[in-house]
Amino acid sequence: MEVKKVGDISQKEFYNEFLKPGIPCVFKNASKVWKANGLFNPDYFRKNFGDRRTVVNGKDYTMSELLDLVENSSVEKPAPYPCKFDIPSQLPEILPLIRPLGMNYAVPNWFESKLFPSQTYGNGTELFLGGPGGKFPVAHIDFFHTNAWITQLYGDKNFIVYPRGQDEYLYPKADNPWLSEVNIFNPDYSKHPKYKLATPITVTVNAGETMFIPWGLWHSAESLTPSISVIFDQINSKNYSNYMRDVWDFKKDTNKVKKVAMMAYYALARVYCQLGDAFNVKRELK
Ligand SMILES: O=C(O)CCC(=O)C(=O)O
Ligand SMILES: [Fe+2]
Repeated sequence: MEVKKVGDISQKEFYNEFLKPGIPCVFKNASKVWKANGLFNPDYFRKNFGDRRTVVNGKDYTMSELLDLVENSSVEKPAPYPCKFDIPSQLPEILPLIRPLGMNYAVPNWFESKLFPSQTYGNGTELFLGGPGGKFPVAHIDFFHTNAWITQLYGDKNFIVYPRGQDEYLYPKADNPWLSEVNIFNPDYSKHPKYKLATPITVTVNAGETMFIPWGLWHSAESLTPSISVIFDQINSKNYSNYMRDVWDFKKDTNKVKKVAMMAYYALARVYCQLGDAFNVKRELK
């Protein structure tokens, strides 16, 4: 398997070739519809949002402090990764710059409906900062079987993805099967001998490009240069059954009646969103 880079394909071609079969790809210029494309760089964020704060690995930083760290990051001494801002709550001013969120490909996206609150059960729209040597801490499958859309607006990042069917080689953690036990950047084959059979595929995603990682795919990432990315998740009729199963499993120890009521809510949300799709209702992240 290789990860294809695609140009101006139609939404239908994307649906048939990648979304439906669950195959990853990189869009070369889907983000051209965002005002953020070509605008986002470290100085833009320093100037406009330099004192915005966020917490990374338990420590509080300003945007300017994080930008200094990522611009001085090196493979030997990497800045923390990822440095995240939740866009709707911490940087709402940039929402108009990333519309339409789905770039006319990640559609429909039921997370854009008000029925799915932001930052709840896999619904995130985030800004990621990273610097050279910054590695995502763990190879993983995204929680809740969401599709992930990661757009590089500045700098380059490597993504590592695995073909389906390699769960066994990645040693899912017993208490959290979405995370791998293997340190894929420095595997210990005596502990994880089957990882030798895994076939990671590395693809470099450059500024302006968008990585599509379909639900259920093992992946990780590594920043190559100072980098700014926008990441959002997608659910719709294709992955909603998996999504609901994960929401059910996630709520392990709450009481059954509450769980059933919650599932009834999500089942109704499905009907509502399917009707919305059928009538082509326009959704927009608030
Ligand atoms: O861009 C990255 O670092 C990967 C992010 C990712 O996989 C995630 O947030 O689930
Ligand atoms: Fe992920």
